[in-house]
Amino acid sequence: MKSNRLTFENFEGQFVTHGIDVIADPKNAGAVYIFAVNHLPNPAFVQASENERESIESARSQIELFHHVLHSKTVQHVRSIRHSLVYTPNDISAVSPEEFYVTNDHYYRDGLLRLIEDIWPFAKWSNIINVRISDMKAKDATAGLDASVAHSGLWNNNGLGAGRSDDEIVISSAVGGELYLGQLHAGNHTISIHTTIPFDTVTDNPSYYSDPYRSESDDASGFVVAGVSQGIYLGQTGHDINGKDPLQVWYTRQTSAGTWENKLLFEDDSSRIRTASAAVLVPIEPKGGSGRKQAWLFVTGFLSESMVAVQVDL
Ligand SMILES: *[C@@H]1O[C@H](CO)[C@@H](O)[C@H](O)[C@H]1NC(C)=O
Ligand SMILES: CC(=O)N[C@H]1CO[C@H](CO)[C@@H](O)[C@@H]1O
Repeated sequence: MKSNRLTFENFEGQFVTHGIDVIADPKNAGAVYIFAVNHLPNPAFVQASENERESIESARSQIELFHHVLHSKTVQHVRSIRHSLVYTPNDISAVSPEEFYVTNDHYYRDGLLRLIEDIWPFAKWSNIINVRISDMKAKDATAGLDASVAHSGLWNNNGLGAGRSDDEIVISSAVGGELYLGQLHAGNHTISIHTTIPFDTVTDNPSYYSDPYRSESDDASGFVVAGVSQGIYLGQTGHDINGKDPLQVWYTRQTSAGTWENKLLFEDDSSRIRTASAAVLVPIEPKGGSGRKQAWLFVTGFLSESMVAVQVDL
């Protein structure tokens, strides 16, 4: 229940984070790799005159790959990753230290077309890119890597997470209020969607909870999604330091009949925490044979000053 701030060992410069993913180091059980989006300013934009700027992208985002030995106080930069297909990176789901998927959340960075994407359900311009790294030591962010489009055509796909198995991925449509389950095809690095789970609220950044205490008759494994309950007001409240953004955290699991059962795990009117964009469950060991399944729920968001930890029944 304590958070630790890690110090960079060999990384300097700006770090404007967004989506991250953490995966185990396959060669060292006591270490992890961390992939993190870094929204850097475009040097060409910074140097350009006011007039020239109209035709130049303001951001040149990239992904940073770090390595961290658990319980140490530092994090080591492995390399930066930049590719022209990854233009508005949002969230990341890694399959290995050398391969990951990343969403481009909007095709247009600003202006009228971006607004249309947010309100028009047929404006499905966002996509998911698969990136493979062949040289973990490359100094040039664009060298020693390859990328291709893994999926396109979803409306404003946004959050990504690991699914129920190694070849499954979970994708959320932030404005559409849906979760998609997709199969990863290792041969051609593409994703095919096989299941859609509808929600009544904005869904962000999904995570999968695998119940370590499951039995044949009682499995609490499911997907957790957090979101703001009144996303429509975000345009106004987002600029107000004292603004209120109520939130909800949902949990969904498959019934024996194969349907999805959605359950509201937590909600707040913004007095405890403002916004929610990520939530995870951590199991609590069942005691006393009551059969009651409980977990710690951690919730935080893009305008949160802190993180909520609350014990919930599953
Ligand atoms: C990728 O491979 C899978 C499995 O072999 C196949 O079903 C799918 O159609 C392929 N996708 C593309 C775009 O080639
Ligand atoms: C990775 C990540 O944070 N994805 C989304 C989570 O939720 C926020 C708030 O809606 C989005 O801005 C992010 O794109």
